[in-house]
Amino acid sequence: MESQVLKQNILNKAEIPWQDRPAGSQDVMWRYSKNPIIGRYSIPSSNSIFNSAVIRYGDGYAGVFRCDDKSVRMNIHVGFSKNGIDWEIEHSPIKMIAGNTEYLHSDYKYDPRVSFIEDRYWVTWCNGHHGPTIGIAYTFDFKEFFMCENAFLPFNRNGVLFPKKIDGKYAMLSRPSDNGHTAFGDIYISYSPDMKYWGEHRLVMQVSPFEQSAWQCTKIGAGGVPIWTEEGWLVIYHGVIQTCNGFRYSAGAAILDHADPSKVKYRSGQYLLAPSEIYELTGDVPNVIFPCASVEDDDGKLVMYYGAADTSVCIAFAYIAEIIEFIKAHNIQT
Ligand code: BMA
Repeated sequence: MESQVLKQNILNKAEIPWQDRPAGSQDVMWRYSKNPIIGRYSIPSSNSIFNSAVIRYGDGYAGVFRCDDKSVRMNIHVGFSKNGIDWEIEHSPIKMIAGNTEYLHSDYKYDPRVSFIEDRYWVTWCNGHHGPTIGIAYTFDFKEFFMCENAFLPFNRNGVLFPKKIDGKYAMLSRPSDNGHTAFGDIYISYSPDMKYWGEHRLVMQVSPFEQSAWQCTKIGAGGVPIWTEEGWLVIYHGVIQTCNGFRYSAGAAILDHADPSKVKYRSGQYLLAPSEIYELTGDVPNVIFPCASVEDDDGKLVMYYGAADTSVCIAFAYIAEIIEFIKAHNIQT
């Protein structure tokens, strides 16, 4: 079964959703003209669907979606799509079965990421275990999900797995936090030989000085699964500034060293995408762009999936080569 999954993954040539950059635009990243692609009430139980992960699967795409229900209980649901834009999302949340643990307890689940490593898909999410920490599960078919041990002690969020082992070990970015609406946060990396025990924790990136790059001066957290490029690992992440009206979440990017991703090679002082459209400025939590995934094609085109205003799912487009050029041109890493 496993090798079949790998073969299927390699052969998947589904086109990525794409629109050319609008005429006259100089932006490195531009939005889909029909955003949001998934509205808040897209399944009967939902209050909102946002901060969700998408990956190539079969001859199209699979996704793990954050769906808050009408009691505003946070959970993750599976969805499938042929084209990455039109989604069928299951009405019931994922039901976990025992993987490397029998401990299936979870007070809530939110902000999933999905990474394909070797022979299976790994889902990470913010898991309620006496406060937020990082939950992990694996699946071969997006039908059965096998729960693993939580990666860390609470409190932690934004656990994102690299798509390849590094030096023979699984590697995960995460963001230690508090039990509430954390007003701090830097990105760390941790390693595991078996997806059960995590260690070798190292700092990757801290918030930037306000005077240098204010949009990311309060907290930062990894977005989608890092992308291997010639220059290093491309990481799209969210950065937050605390304003007199609350937090404002934008998306930016950095490049990490291949062999030792705790080393930041370049990091952009300018954001790639910041809240400015009505669906990003208004919603359950205004002023939020929260990237959780991206899909690339062989031509270097990238589509980024992001949650807008904690309400809906949106997409934006870019060329990977241009993102790299942009990061270097606005580098603040010294
Ligand atoms: C973070 C997480 C995200 C959310 C963001 C903005 O702490 O809870 O799910 O999108 O806040 O509200």
